[in-house]
Amino acid sequence: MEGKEIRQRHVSVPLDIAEPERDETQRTNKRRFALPFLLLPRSVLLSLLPFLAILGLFARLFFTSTELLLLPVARRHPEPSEAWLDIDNRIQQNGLLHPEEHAYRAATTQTLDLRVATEQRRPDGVLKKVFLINDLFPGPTIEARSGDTFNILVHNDVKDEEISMHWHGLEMRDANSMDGSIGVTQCGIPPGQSFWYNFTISPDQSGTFWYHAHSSVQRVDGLYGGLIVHKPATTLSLDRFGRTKEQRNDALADRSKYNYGEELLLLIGDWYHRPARDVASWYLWWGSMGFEPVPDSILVNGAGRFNCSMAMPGRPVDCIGDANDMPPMVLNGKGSYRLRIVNTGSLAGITVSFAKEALKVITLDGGIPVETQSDEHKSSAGILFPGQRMDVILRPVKGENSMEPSLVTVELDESDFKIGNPSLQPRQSFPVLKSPKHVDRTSVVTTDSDNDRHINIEKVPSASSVRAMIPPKAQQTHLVYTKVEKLSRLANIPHGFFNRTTWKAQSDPPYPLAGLARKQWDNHQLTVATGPEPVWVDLVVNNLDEGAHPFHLHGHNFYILALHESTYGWGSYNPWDEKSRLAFFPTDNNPKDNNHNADPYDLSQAVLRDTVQIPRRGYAVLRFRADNAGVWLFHCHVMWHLAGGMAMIVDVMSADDSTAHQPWLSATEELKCSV
Ligand SMILES: [Cu+2]
Repeated sequence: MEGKEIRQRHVSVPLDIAEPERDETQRTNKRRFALPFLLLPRSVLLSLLPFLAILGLFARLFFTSTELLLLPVARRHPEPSEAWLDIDNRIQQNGLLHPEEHAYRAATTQTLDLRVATEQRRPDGVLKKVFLINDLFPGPTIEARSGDTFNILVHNDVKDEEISMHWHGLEMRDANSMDGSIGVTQCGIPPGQSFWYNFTISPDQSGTFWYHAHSSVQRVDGLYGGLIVHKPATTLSLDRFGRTKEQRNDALADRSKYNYGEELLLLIGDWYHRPARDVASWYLWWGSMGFEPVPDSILVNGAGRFNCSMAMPGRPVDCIGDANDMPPMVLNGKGSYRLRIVNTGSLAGITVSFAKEALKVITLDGGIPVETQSDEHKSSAGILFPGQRMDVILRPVKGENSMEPSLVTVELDESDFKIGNPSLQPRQSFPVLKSPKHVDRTSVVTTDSDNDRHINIEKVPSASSVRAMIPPKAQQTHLVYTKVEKLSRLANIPHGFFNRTTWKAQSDPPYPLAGLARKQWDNHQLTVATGPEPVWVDLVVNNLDEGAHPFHLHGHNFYILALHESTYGWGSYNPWDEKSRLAFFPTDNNPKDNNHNADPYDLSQAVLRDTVQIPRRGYAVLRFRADNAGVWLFHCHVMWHLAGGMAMIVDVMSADDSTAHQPWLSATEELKCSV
């Protein structure tokens, strides 16, 4: 537990979130148990407090040590297995991109096969059963250009698990049923079976995306890959027969605009050595007390290095490799690079820094340009939370010998680590070699993070051209509250809530929501329905939790108009409550005038994204154009919180609550999901 701060966690239940759908018997029982306790004199109750605090501390230590030392006692001193003695050694694996093959051609149809299987591998030296897609972990990088059509056959070769695939950040316009959310837009793909994902990338969408499982917790064990949509560098003209022709136009290419050579994809995330299902069942147990499981390692493009001697006795691992021999990243040293960075992790945010190079952020999430950054020498950027992406330009620094080896450091944000994991090295440096011939990886210097050289991406607004599209006022406002709660009614198992509802895939009737009228949805589907017409919507999300959450909305980008973290109280914002409005927006001098033309938010700092980190005891105001018909999940991208039900539905452009978006999805008995 050395060096790890143990934070106090309050477990009080806010009044805003009452327990959901309990019946009268439960209500009566609760009252009967509560009354004798309340009859005790106030002084007795107060004198009991120190004892309760000490008891709590002991319980905390007991469960923490149980978690770390006693639970998995399979093999104390395992010998390295023969299987997969090779450790992945190049973090370029799948990383080098091919913009020239996509940016200059006309839009086309790509037909792809993704075969999903599992196998034992050693991503960081520790043997683990991981998901492979076409024999690769991470899966093959899919590259396309805006306007391309995909026909992707996903085949499930996993013996005992259903799978699905979600295309994170893509608009999926007119293709809601291809979104990959189990229980929302499809049933799981059963073992041995396949599913065709057919969709077209919107002509105006390009950038860094990724695909990942949206079933169970499989993303944690590696069921993901990169998906890059290159921006077309072509112009349209008519040929002599009057047909539209696309012609190469180098001036339009991002490469000319930002003056870089190659593009590299970096899928960076935390990594767990135990199977994700074991980790999830530990978290979704009363004894976890809602403390999120802390990861063991860090992977960059599926490669990392674990210090085998750091493994805990209670959690033995089959581990090989030398922790000083980190997998290198090889750059050519001469030119600039575009790095497309994705946080593929399950819990922790990441900060990425370079020892000898300068970097500049150019886009956030799905290729959305940010305000031009100054030319000041910056060397780190973050925090990038799970699901989020950032594109940065990496340049050699003038005066430095650009051919000398350097380091790229990944640092996990530890603010969600409420219990310790002594095995984890939360700050890891990977060598950056400027020639594949460099073999001495120990000669590189380590550097400490330097605040003056850090780009806080949460303070970077979108480019003015992007912000210019924000309407001054939304037509609808919806207000929701979210929190992880441990309720006795739910066996004290941590559950994520939106208002009074914890999410579970639709099960009764067992068809995806897209195939059912809203009135047939079960009572785990808290829904914001935006009505039949396209409208601008403000979604105010109050986070009552002690921890922050990275929320992702499927099928849409949203403008983040306000983000707030409170130092006292719940930090909640209610746009209809004058007191709340004036507390947060005192400059809004016309709160009583319901007809005023603009909302009080500062649009000059707004940023367009598809995943937002909403601070603890705080809120976010998200404005989006609800014009993409379908049922879309809005959920926390921390895998453990989603597994605990931290999700809700945004139903866009449904005619009414009696009409399904895709009635064919529930047309026959055979289409029933096996939930
Ligand atoms: Cu969360």
